[in-house]
Amino acid sequence: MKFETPRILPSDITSRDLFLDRRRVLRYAAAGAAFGALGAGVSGRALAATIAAPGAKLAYTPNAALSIKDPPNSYEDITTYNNFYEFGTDKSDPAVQARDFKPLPWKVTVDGEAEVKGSFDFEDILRPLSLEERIYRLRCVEAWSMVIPWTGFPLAELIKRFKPTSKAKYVEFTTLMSPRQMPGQRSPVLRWPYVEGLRMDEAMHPLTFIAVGVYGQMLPNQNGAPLRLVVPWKYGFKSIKSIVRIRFTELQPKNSWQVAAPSEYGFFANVNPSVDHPRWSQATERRIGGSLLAKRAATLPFNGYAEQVASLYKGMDLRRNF
Ligand SMILES: Nc1nc2c(c(=O)[nH]1)N[C@H]1C(S)=C(S)[C@@H](COP(=O)(O)O)O[C@H]1N2
Ligand SMILES: [Mo]
Repeated sequence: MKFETPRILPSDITSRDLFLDRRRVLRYAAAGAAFGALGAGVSGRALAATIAAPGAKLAYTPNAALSIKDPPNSYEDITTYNNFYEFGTDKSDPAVQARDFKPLPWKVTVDGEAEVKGSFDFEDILRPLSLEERIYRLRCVEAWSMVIPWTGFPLAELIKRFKPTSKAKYVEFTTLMSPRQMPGQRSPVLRWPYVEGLRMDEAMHPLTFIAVGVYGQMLPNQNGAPLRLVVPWKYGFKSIKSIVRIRFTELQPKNSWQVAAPSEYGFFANVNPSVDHPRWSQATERRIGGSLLAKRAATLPFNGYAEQVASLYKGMDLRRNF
């Protein structure tokens, strides 16, 4: 089954985009010709995103209401201090080892408990959406944090189009498996491919975001191109990168870090200053980019988003469900 997508005209493609990737543009021109007249509701902004090369500019609307006021980290910090074990376990590895990764063309397979399933081009996923910018705090389980201006769209917008059935209680996400392109997958650091999951209410929450860009530019490979999850109230490992599969399930997915070390990483992974990692404290955090002499800041429950999300966990023991 396919999405019902609005039609496009080659004239929607700006000259700036045209030279970025001629092959893809030609594909669009052919599709435009085949579909004939332009339908209503086409987002030129989204379309520009779909044919852009990594690093190319995206058009977006800032979402101030869902952004924090802290000044964002530099583009340099955000793109050179990364966890992406598919490209090495040092934080400086992904920027170097992901250089030749090919994020386009890209397909996402949707299956499980949903009415609309199949294999969708990244372009078909983006076409009806308009992009927004949200400045979120990223809190890593290693007790550091960053502030990142993401460009993307709410995951809920995407999920609705797949029409999950009443049996869909969770959503599972899977990263690309490609040891040829991802050298980290040649070592058994984790069980590959990387898998993450959310409960359906977490996935549908307005803060849960799919990022396709950072600082208004298409995601660099090391940040999870061409699309990755961002769940701002959870530890960073929940925010799975370079997603190729979305599966709706009745049972709780087995996420990679929980499988690797069940006593250290759980399924929920909500940022919680009062539940320490067995090997270090979660009470404070170090802001990347600041002075090394700067005081560590107190970690906020749910990474500062308690007001919006604490109700999702009413009645749950968050020490047991860490
Ligand atoms: N596929 C995949 N996704 C991943 C990871 C990974 O190793 N592989 N690392 C996670 C961790 S631990 C963090 S902190 C964030 C970092 O995201 P960033 O590089 O955009 O800051 O990505 C998460 N997503
Ligand atoms: Mo992390």
